[in-house]
Amino acid sequence: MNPRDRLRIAMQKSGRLTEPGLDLLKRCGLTFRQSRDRLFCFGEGEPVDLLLVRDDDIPGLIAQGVCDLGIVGRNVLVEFSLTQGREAAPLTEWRGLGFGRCRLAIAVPQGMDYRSVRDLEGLRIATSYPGLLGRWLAEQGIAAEVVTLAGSVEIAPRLGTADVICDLVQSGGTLAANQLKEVETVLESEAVLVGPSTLPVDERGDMLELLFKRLDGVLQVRE
Ligand code: PRT
Ligand code: ZN
Repeated sequence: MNPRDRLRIAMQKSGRLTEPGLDLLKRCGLTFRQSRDRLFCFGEGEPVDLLLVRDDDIPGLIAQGVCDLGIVGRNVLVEFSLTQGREAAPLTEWRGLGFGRCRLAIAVPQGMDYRSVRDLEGLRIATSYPGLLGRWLAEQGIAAEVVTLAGSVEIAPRLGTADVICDLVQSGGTLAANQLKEVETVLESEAVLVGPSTLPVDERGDMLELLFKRLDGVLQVRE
């Protein structure tokens, strides 16, 4: 990867983190000219551009050096580091951004007599986060079967493909609609600013320093 003189930030193209992420960057004084395909947005004032992608691709783009920073859910970042990220350059969560809050939680059928994590022993747990769930189960000393699903995790118990689930929860409405109850928290999540553990020492480093300073000002006002 050739050194670049402009900073490149990866953000979710279309989803829960898009509007609040763009709003935050705007408050940091960054404005962008949107290209027609909306994949690449050129920064107008400062030398900072945006790449709009699926959130799942963000950690990989930073690990490869294609982007210098990203805005992504902690759940996606940690899952990447625990699975694909093992061989890649280490990533650091530089700031918690205070939006996109949710939790990765274990939920069981409402009728289940659940008392403690011991009750998960030997069960099949459906999730899209096998890395995070596997780590948590190991920490708890529980042997359970992790069933990895790409989506629609909440219907797995009714379909009989799993006994319980481990999924993102915000209001709890989705769990209730699927006759499930939340019983354990695996990870507290929010949108985070992620970057490589070692920041570039070229012109981008100066811009990063400035951006962090502005960001801290904006985040302080929000608290
Ligand atoms: O297309 P792309 O891959 O980029 O988007 P995506 O569909 O993977 O992501 P998106 O936009 O749904 O979520 C992006 C990030 O927002 C997640 O990685 C989380 O960090 C964060 N976030 C915050 C959430 C939620 N809240 C949330 N409620 N992500 C997903 N949900 C889902 C959850 O999976 C479940 O289906 O909403 C449902 C639960 O919500 P409640 O309110 O019914 O509990
Ligand atoms: Zn995604």
